[in-house]
Amino acid sequence: MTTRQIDSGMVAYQILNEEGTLVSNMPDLGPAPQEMLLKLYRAMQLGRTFSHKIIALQRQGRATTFGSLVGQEATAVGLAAPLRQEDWLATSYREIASHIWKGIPLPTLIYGFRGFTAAYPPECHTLPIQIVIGTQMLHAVGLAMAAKLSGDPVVAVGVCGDGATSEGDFNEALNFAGVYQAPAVFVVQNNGWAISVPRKKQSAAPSLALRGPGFGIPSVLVDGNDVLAVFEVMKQAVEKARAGDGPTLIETLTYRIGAHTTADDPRRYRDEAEVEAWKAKDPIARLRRFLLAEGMLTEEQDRELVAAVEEEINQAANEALALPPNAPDAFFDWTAATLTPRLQAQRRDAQQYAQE
Ligand SMILES: Cc1ncc(C[n+]2csc(CCOP(=O)(O)OP(=O)(O)O)c2C)c(N)n1
Ligand SMILES: [Mg+2]
Repeated sequence: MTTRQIDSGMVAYQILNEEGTLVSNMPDLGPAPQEMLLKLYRAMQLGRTFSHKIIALQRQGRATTFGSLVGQEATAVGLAAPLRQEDWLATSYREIASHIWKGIPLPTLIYGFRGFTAAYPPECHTLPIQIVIGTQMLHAVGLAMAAKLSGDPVVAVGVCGDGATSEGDFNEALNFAGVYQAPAVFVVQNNGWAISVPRKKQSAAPSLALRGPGFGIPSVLVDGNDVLAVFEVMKQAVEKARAGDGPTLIETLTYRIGAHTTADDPRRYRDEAEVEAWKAKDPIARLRRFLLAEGMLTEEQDRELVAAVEEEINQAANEALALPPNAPDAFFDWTAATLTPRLQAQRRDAQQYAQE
């Protein structure tokens, strides 16, 4: 196994290097490896195109604030691909490509970025995106403990950013999971920044993966721009959790190429040279180089694939834009199974306000 040395003093696991060359064994991709490689590639393209589309809609006043996933597609796809449908996924806002892989329909996701809510299919076992930083890690542990107590062979995955590791919720989630050996996998997408706060301000630990052993949780550092490495590490962690052998913490080293959200201007706080250096490690270009070199994809097929992905996203956007908006008080339907008297009063206020 060849790996690359990183500043943290730990070594990030890598299978496909920046040039798109295999530096470690290909993971077990199931009965049809070539199809799976192309599926992973397409899913990353879908994530990127989705991101571009919502940002364009936001600029036109047709979508809400949105956080770009450009540069982080390998982590989002690689973490979702080894999951079974019944495994739970609890993510932040940066992992739309994971939700797409889990089967959430594109129009449902796009409708969400119009500021409205459409139910996720319950069988997808995916929680809606979480904006409140770090809380989804607790939800993942709760889902994992429920599975454990019920004897279901189900794993729950919590995904957060580097900034979220400084939240109490993150640390409480890991502590509880370690003590009770929850069948959970925690993924920290270390994309270098928490809005304008750099990774080094989050922890003096040389790597975020090193936070795990303090909770008695085995941890892995992986190249987050290498979809195959993320897939392999995730697969092992999920299998381990499913076998009853407890949680794992995975730090994926990646980078947010775009702005934090459509409400941010990263030129105010970060060096353009840093962005350029990371562009050279692009996760999609890396797998594309490998597929082209192996003869699994031609330039022509690649162009067709990208055009088909764009068409799919555009059609889904048209569908989502044609849907009627939620009623102004609809969000009460999603907050509690039974509204308390105070919430009922608030709902009446909201209805009255909307009519004025
Ligand atoms: C509890 C809480 N505090 C603050 C915020 C405001 N906020 C939104 S995103 C963000 C930074 C998160 O950084 P990170 O965890 O690294 O995730 P990334 O955006 O880089 O994917 C903050 C502080 C919030 N949403 N929730
Ligand atoms: Mg971050």
